[in-house]
Amino acid sequence: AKAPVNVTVTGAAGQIGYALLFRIASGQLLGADTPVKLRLLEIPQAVKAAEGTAMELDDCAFPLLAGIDIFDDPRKAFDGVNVALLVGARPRTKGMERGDLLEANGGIFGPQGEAINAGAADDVRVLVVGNPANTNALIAQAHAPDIPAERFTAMTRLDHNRALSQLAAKLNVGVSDIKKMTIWGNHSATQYPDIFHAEVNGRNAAEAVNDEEWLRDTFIPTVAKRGAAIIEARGASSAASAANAAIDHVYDWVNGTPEGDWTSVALPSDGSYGVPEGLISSFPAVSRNGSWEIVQGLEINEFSRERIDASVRELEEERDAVRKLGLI
Ligand code: NAX
Repeated sequence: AKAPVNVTVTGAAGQIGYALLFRIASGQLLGADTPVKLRLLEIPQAVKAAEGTAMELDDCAFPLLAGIDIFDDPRKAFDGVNVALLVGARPRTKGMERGDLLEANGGIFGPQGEAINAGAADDVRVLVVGNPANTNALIAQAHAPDIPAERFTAMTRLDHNRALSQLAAKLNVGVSDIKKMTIWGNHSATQYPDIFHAEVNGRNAAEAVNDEEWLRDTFIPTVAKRGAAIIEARGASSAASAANAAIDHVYDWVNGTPEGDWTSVALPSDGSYGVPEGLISSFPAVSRNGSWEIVQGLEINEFSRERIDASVRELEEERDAVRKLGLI
């Protein structure tokens, strides 16, 4: 039998944590043949709630769940970690300026990066879900100099899945009829969902849609503002769909993306598509042999160029702000 994989989840007592942990323990994160050990990290006030979730996980009697440990100390939580899901973050509260938000998150993701650097397994893979996800990933990575930079990623898979769903509805096809969707840039309202390279049953998606007004005034804002629409409707932010996207992201990273398709991942830029090197920005990516590779050679039209550049500019501003604060 395979050795258990150590999966650390931060913010384990939160709503995404609640939707995520059961799916990890059931084998959906890594595959049905891989046992997992869960290592949950919470702040001290939320440890008791995490213990309650752990009781429920026990009560599921998942055959693949090889153990659960709960911590309020990142050094312990990340000891031996193979897959780190950084979900817990400091949300923006009323009256908080962007600088305050970045600083508060620096206080979380800096120490977590250090703890990953100190204790992680050689094959560690990190996915940051907690917002601002791209810049939090940059902060964690900056504190983990001994770990290859490309092991730090941020999640735009939820945006990717939202884009698939919106386009499928527009064209009256199934989501699996669509391939090669791309989210570019920041996981924020400036993100750019790009259908110019997407295919619908082998046909170019932008041609199939043939409606620039819909693309500009409906599709892009609907995908980019979907998080706010969920809050408006549900009275709480996306949780199960965010957990689902985290599962998709890690599953594909470990097991590979399907032939003839790609997905969207925020990862450290190598300078591709004019995105400054080192910035953690979303790209079209395939996973081969356990590593992400940016899809190369796509032609970027003027419509896309403008939007990619705007989102990348926002990421540069966030990077400059955390640099100024001494967080990277
Ligand atoms: P919740 O507020 O329900 O849960 C967050 C949990 O994190 C809490 O239990 C809190 O105690 C814990 N936490 C805070 N600081 C911590 C620390 N230093 N160490 C460990 N745990 C800590 O939020 P939830 O709805 O679960 O969302 C979590 C994060 O995901 C938020 O930052 C949210 O903005 C972000 N999201 C990111 C998405 C993405 O696509 N990248 C989409 C969904 C979601 O909005």
